[in-house]
Amino acid sequence: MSIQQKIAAITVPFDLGAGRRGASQGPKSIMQAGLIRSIQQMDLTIDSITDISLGEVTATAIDAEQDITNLNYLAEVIEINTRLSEQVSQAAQRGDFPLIIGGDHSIAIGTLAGLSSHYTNLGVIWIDAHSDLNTADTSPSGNIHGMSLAVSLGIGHPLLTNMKGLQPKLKPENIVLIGCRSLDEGEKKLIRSLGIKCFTMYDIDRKGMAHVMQEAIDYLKDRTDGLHVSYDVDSLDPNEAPGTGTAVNGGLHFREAHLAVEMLHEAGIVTSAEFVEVNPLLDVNNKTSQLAVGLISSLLGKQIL
Ligand code: Z70
Ligand code: MN
Ligand code: MN
Ligand code: MN
Repeated sequence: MSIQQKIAAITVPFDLGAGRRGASQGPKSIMQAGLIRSIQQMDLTIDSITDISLGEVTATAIDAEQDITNLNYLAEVIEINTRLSEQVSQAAQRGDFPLIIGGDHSIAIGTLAGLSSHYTNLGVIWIDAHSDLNTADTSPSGNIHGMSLAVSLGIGHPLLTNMKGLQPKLKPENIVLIGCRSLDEGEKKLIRSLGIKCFTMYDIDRKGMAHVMQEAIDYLKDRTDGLHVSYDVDSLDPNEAPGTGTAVNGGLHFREAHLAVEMLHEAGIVTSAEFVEVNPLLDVNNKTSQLAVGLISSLLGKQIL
């Protein structure tokens, strides 16, 4: 983001895309941990804070659909993401920096639907223990937060992939996955067949985070005209971020997690971001919410010195 740019904060207290409840309390907890104060201390301007709530869901049109097997809470996921996509699109239209605070990772469907029409080649850095590349056919859980990246590639149920018309929202060559360590078989096949750039925990251990991030930035900077950072806090090691619904051992350390966003800020190519999957019900002393505030601040330019 540029220093003149204003931040449009959008909070999404939604957790029906996940397997367990609690991520809906993420935005409130991250705010209580001091997000606004931290942003203001950096002399950045917050233009607006918009809360996206789930209204009355009339599932009749969806109930009439034949094939909704293994898509938990499909009607609710469509409703919240349609509302979110509208707000994200308006923020991008105004030239603001959309900062989305989740909520579970299914909200990336609405974020990317709202962003995509403003770019020809939208890039995405997906920092996550998972790749969220399942479909109803490959998902072991039916939880839509494990499908959001596939949906954005145009792969999945038409009621999800058709959101806001234009599809696909992303091209596979404009995506970089970072921190993967829990991939389902169908996801591995898709990563290989589409040639999606993927830095697993193996790559991070082998090359170091600084090297991996530089490769990711160099790869994306010339081919994209906007870059969205989709940061799932379960990318971190459970010792660092216990407050998340699907913790997986062997994750990013505090310093690696921060270095990634510090380097992204330094590269000056990030145009929007979302932070998802903070679950305060599972947290220890608000550790994960505080961590989220630190990561968001670093992405927006907070420096040690
Ligand atoms: C698994 C599934 C997932 C986030 C868990 C897990 C997906 N691959 N995504 N937590 N953020 O059920 O599809
Ligand atoms: Mn995720
Ligand atoms: Mn995840
Ligand atoms: Mn700066």
